[in-house]
Amino acid sequence: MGNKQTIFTDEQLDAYQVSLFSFPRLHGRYHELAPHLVPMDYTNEPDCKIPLALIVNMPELKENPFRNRIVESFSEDGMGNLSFNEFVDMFSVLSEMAPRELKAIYAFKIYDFNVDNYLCKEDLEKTLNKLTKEELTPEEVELVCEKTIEEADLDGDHKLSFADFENMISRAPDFLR
Ligand SMILES: [Ca+2]
Ligand SMILES: [Ca+2]
Repeated sequence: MGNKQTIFTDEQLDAYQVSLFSFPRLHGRYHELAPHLVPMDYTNEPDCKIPLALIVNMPELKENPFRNRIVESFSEDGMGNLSFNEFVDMFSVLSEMAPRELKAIYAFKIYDFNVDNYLCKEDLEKTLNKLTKEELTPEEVELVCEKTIEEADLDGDHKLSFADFENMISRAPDFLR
């Protein structure tokens, strides 16, 4: 899946999670989603995953137009199945308290629909259509996306790298919400 963004190390992310969450509560919710798959006893770190279809129905995600992309972005197998650790990662980043940098990294992943580590015009068009619930005409969407790339593209390759994306959200912070 291309090169991983390394602004946050796994250790930093882990430290952040431990400070934020009591694991029993999240584990309880993870278990509730699929009691037949998830054992109550996690001391031996069982190798189990919950499918995307069950996770996107959680109240925190149900109304989110990006729910499938969010879950896929945290899923190592790329199919949207989440281990308990990935499930905790997801809730950490979705939290209001998550650092802005961390939110930016995952927003970039979520908007990168074709998972090539760049936001191209097609990625932005899909993003915008979801954000605006397809209220804009295809022509308007195309125009906005072309303009966005033109303004944020620092190296002139007509697509947005993570550095370009950071440049964009520093001008339009709403993109992170
Ligand atoms: Ca892309
Ligand atoms: Ca670029």
